[in-house]
Amino acid sequence: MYNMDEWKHVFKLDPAKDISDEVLDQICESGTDAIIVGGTDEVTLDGVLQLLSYIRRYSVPVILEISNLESVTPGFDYYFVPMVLNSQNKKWLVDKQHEAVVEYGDVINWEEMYAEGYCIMNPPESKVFQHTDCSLPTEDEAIAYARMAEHLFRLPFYYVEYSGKYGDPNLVEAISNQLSNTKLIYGGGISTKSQAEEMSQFADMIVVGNAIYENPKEALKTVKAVKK
Ligand code: 1GP
Repeated sequence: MYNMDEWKHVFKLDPAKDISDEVLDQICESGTDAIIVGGTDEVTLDGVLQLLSYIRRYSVPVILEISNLESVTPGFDYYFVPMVLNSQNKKWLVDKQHEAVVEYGDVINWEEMYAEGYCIMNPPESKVFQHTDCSLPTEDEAIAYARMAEHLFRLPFYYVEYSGKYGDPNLVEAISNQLSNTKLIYGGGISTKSQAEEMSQFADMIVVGNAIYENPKEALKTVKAVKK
């Protein structure tokens, strides 16, 4: 339906956070390649549906990044399914996903589903890191997960997640050198044009989240920085 190979920039909207219609309009019209709807906690069906129906007024592709079963609804272009590779608990790698397939396996449209191998590099005190019971990988370990994503699991996406903190471009570059079929997604702390430019040299797709809520004007500029 869409050619994801060409996507370079996406915005991530959190259904649990407040956003004005004005900013939402600007995000939808920004020229970004897609909008991901997703968050860590307090993601409800109500919140997801509200965002979906608003964004649907525009032609931008919209993806649900599944955070819990209760908030899944039809109507998105794609569904991204996180698998946390550096979680210490297999619940976040495969069990939650398995539960969903046990319940909905017969009605899932597999064409719309894409697995994301997450490597969560946030500081250990961060919410998402704790929530998914991660252990912080060294650089070599993060690279090894990328190699597994590419060669063993043949995942469509490997997601280097620094949410809330700008990551290490050298590591993102080293990871990108290991990937050819698996697309590299980078997300975390991008709030300026130059950060967007820097990370998109190495990542196939960059994700801008928090900046939309903290400084929407700067966040909007990240689109042009990447899509020249
Ligand atoms: C969060 O990777 C995304 O899942 C984006 O991170 O919110 O820090 O931009 P930020």
